[in-house]
Amino acid sequence: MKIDEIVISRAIVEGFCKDLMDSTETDVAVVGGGPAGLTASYYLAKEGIKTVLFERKLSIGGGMWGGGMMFNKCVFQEESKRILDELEINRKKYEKDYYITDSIETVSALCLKCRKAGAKIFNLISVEDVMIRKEKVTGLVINWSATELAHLHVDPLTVRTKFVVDATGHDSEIAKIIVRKIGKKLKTKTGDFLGEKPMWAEVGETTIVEHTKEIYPNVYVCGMAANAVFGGYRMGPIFGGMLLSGEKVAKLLIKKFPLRKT
Ligand code: 48F
Repeated sequence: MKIDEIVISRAIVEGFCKDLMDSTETDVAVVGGGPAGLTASYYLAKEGIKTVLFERKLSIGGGMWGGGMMFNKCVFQEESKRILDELEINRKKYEKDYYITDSIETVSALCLKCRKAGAKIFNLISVEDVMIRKEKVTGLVINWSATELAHLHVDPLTVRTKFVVDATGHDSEIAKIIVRKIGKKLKTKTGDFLGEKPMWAEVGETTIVEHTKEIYPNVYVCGMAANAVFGGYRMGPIFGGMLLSGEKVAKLLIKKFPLRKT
């Protein structure tokens, strides 16, 4: 068989551009491909909702690969076991109410399930701003992460979306952009970004689900970003809350698409 490098190049450029063009208008844009953003994208896509995820880094998976302090195991509590089962992630019971998984398998399964469900994932793209019309977020401003890293003066592009999910982890970047650009208008007690509290896994894992909600018209927050926006505790390498938070944001958004095609 003849192999032509130029055909390979064309296939890559054309295939990628087709995906990007198709993603310029979407139902839900998820920012951040950690456990929370991936879980949210999986459940949304599974329901037939057009879902696009933007991840700054080369690899998807956020803080999951390294487990706890690079010991590549993840711990999950009983409540999240059903999501592990849905995603076909192998788990072992450690002791009552605690399960342990291999972090490499966990991230890979999340990523695969997400793609197979139909979510589009763009790695190496950072969200650097939002588009706001009539006090509602209507789109995201994106650029190659490489331009950011190299401090290149290159203007970004914009995608339109009905809803945004801030799944950017501890940094809660979308919430912070909103406060920086238009002031203290978040749906928190003060309107400001309240900031993450220190480690308290038991409380953090409970509040993360409560804190998973709309923070500005059309913008929802999930995962560690939810606790950071609402002043919740951090919880370290127990990951059940991330999956439960991703599932919750998907449930909230699914209700917004009553006429979706399944
Ligand atoms: O940090 P991350 O894994 O967030 P998460 O899904 O899970 C948190 C846990 O990993 C852990 C924890 C467990 O108790 O606390 O930290 O809430 O994933 C967030 C992802 O978002 C990407 C970032 O590279 C990471 O992979 N990200 C952050 N800001 C942007 C972004 C941005 N502006 N544009 C694109 N991606």
